[in-house]
Amino acid sequence: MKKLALHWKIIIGMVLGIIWALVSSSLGWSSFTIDWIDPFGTIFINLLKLIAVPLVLFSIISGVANIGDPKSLGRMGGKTLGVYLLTTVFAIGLGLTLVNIIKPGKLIDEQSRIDNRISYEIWASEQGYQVKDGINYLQDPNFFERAQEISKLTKSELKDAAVSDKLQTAETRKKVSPLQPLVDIVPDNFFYSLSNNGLMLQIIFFAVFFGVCLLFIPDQKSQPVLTLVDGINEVFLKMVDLVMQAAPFFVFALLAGVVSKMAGDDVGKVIEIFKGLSWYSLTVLGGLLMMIFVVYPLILKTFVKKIPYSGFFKSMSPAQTLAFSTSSSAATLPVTMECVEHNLGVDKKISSFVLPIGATVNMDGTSLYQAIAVVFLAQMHMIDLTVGQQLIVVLTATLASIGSAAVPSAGLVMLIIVLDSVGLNPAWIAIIFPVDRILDMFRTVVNVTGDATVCSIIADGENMLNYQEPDDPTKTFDLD
Ligand code: DAS
Repeated sequence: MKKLALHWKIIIGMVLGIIWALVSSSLGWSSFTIDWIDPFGTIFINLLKLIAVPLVLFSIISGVANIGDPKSLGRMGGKTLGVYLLTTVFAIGLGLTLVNIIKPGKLIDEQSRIDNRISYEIWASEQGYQVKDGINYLQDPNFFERAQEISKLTKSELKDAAVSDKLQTAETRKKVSPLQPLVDIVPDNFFYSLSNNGLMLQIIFFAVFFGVCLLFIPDQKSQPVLTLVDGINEVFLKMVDLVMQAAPFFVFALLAGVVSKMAGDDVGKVIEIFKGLSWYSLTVLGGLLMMIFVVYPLILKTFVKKIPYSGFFKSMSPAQTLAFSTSSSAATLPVTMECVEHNLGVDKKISSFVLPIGATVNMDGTSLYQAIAVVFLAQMHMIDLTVGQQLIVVLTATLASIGSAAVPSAGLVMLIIVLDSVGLNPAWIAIIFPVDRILDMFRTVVNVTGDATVCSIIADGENMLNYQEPDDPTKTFDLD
């Protein structure tokens, strides 16, 4: 029988992991799965992240030094950041369009929306927030009656609290320079950056700095360094191939663990989780699937004629499968790099530079999800964000997705910034937390797919794209 390609073994491992979790939960074995199977999923993520940091370091140094002149590096860097920003803002725009058309938060019954609104007003007045304009509760005749029942506050007290002009006092907000994110990119201790792999931007900064300086030293001095760097790079790529041989089992363990943790010993809980937030989940999933099956294919069709979408999807499927299983762009990065280089035919000089930046700052899936989540939460609290506030959401969701670490549920945590930016209660992330891990799988697939799409565009623009449809997209991980 023809040897089953690793690619199919990984997908079978994923499906069996979900089935095992549902069976083990219904038999009351979820704690066995969590104690004895899930740890292998963590080992897999650890192995991939163990490889990702040095792989990024040595591949960027090698990529930058091989590019030859800093000018083309600067041009490519500018293009990369520009296209990444464009896809992120587009994703947010798509998210806002969907959530304002479907209005998932308004499909929740009126009474609980009013109760939610009252609790918001009380919270907002406790914060001393000036209640933002665009909040139209005053037109709602029975608002204060409900408020009185629920909050035991007198009508006038609530009115005063709700429309109070107590601004949040300046000193309660820690003063941070707007340029802080830029300052955070420049490390003062490289070994600290290495030991904290959430500081991927600092590692990228150092690698680019080191690679550019290699260009300025005489060849007979830089050549041995480059040879060593390229050799070390090969070693880490071989580590990826080795780890990927066991990917079917690791992916089985990952999915079994995630679903078991969600369901516990009650399979019905998974259905409950989905039912509770169904319109919200469907809006997010709809947006994410549109990004993968409509937006990126259109972008490729328009800007990269050489790669048909079916070939792109086939080439990237091992990375997308891992992104789905691990919910971590950082852990998936080594596989994303191999798929983009070997399956899409992007030159290493481009992929080694563009992908690590993308995995760190380009999260189209996350930004789309954050835009939908904020407007959904406002809607379910009977708050209509004004156009101005939604534009603030565009800005802060862009910054939040850039700031999100490439690890599971990072996008949910950074949602706090977006909620806070429009005067909403950051604690609301708890409302959408139950279903977040599942949505995170899909948004990480979008994040990785977006990085690969932009990387193909940059490579094509630099004439460094040599695409041949791969017969088996996991052949790149063969050990021989
Ligand atoms: N899981 C994150 C990632 O690795 C995305 C997110 O949390 O939104 O891309």
